[in-house]
Amino acid sequence: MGSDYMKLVLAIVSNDDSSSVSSSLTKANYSVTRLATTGGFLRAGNTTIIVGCDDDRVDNCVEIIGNESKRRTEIVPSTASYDIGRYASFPVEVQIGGATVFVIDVAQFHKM
Ligand code: 2BA
Repeated sequence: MGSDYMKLVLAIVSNDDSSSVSSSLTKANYSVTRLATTGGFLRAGNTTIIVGCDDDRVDNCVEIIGNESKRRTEIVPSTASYDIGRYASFPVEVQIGGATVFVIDVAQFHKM
């Protein structure tokens, strides 16, 4: 792997998508590291996926990440209380998934 042409892909995905993203990348022969991370805004857990790969494989890597972490809406049950102290369940639509991806030039790559 020539370090001159190597990139580091950093992808922040939701915990729900992290297994399918990493298994699809592994199947496609990428080396993957998963970090348990926390979003600064929501203060909730997410997963940062690190992939070091040759320049010419970056596009395919980003495509796999995008395919496995598509932004979608899901209907989940939610509850609200009435003033009189009773609770009702009603469905709400929430957005899940999506990925934030950075591609960085790698100055050096060592395996010792
Ligand atoms: P996204 O923009 O899809 O970002 C999802 C997670 O990706 C973020 O989690 C953060 O961990 C990471 N991330 C996104 N952009 C980044 C960047 N430029 N540098 C480093 N990390 C980055 P959270 O921080 O918990 O944000 C969750 C979602 O809340 C965001 O989704 C965005 O829709 C919203 N959000 C984030 N910051 C916001 C703000 N200051 N005001 C309003 N909404 C915000």
